Amino acid sequence: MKYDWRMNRDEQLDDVVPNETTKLPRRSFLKLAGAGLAPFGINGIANALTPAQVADHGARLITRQREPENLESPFDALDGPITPTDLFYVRTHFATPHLSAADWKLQIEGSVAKPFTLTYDQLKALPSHKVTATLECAGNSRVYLTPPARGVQWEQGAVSTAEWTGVRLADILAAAGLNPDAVEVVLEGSDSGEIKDPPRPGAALSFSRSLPLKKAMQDNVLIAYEMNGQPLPVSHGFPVRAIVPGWYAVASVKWLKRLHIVTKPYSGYFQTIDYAYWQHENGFPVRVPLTSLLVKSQISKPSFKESVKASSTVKVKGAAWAGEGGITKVEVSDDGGKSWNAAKLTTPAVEGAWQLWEFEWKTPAKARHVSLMSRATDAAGNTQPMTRDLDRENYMINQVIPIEVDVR
Ligand SMILES: Nc1nc2c(c(=O)[nH]1)N[C@H]1C(S)=C(S)[C@@H](COP(=O)(O)O)O[C@H]1N2
Ligand SMILES: [Mo]
Repeated sequence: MKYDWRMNRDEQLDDVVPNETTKLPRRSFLKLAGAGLAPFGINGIANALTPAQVADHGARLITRQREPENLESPFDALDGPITPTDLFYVRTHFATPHLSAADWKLQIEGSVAKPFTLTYDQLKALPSHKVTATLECAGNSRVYLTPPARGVQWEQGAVSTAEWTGVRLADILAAAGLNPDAVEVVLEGSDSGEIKDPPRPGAALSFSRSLPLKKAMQDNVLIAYEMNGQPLPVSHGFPVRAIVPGWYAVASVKWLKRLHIVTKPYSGYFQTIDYAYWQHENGFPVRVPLTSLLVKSQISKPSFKESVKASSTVKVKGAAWAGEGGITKVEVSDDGGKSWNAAKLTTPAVEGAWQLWEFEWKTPAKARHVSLMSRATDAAGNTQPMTRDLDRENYMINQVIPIEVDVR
């Protein structure tokens, strides 16, 4: 099959900005910098907007949808293992809530010995930990699917990496004292709205997702209040969000307001209807929430449709990641996947974070069109497939995606 990376571009949802458009002009950044202060009510340090919180409005991001806010990171700007905050993608389902840290509270309740409430200052007074984690939206790379799939038409930029600071979820759960019958924690965000498409509940719902206790208790699962050393920007969950390394980023609930500990697996909307897929058990397809990141690599350089010189050496660069356990190797092909050559991993392995890689590519002697491909293998021995698993519908897109390059 001939692969055309543009083929889905006319299939945008009505309210989604077509992919040809628009980095927001610098001017709108400046306007937001002034106007953005208004909704907050400046009453105290905790409420003041930092430059990072203002910058998140996307001067350098690609607008996929304005309302709710869905902004893509330009993946070809990849330059180091940490994504600068103003280049970090934004994925939002409902209107962005503008919360004040002074009024914020986290409710911890359900099947626990001591339900309690944490304020922002109380949370920040608890032992803090830093975790570098890659967030990938399960819909990343959706624009490359044929036939076209529903949802925001992300290219390669619904994935980014930051250093997060916060409190271990395990410490908070320990303070509450889990009852013996507890099985999962439901993380609830402050944002809510109505779902447009059936099947849908009759009334508005909040954004919520659950973690089984085994995942919730991992050392690197954080209730985070800082991103790259600054208070979380509004778009990334100010004042407090969850960070769940190794899982699709839907689990990393933003604008957190409640931890509800439940005694049977949660089957909410974003757990079973959306952000779920079909798995086959005993011959029956069953609906399961998508969780662990599938092994994946992406090429940042050259970028799509770039031209390179014949008989030269070109540095092919990118990133690769997987769920728990990380990746073991990345390979590059310039012959449509017939032969593969080892790339060099250029950053150390960090649990839950991507690794950058490079490959010195000797370009062909004659001018022609080349499909460059990369593929990663994870610690469990899974390698990115060449074809798509249709049971994943519009999510978990990890097949090899060629970058079309002109050799001149
Ligand atoms: N409360 C809330 N949390 C949320 C979402 C949301 O819409 N509301 N989107 C989720 C999804 S699908 C993704 S991919 C990540 C995106 O995080 P980011 O916007 O910081 O990149 O947030 C997750 N957490
Ligand atoms: Mo997502």
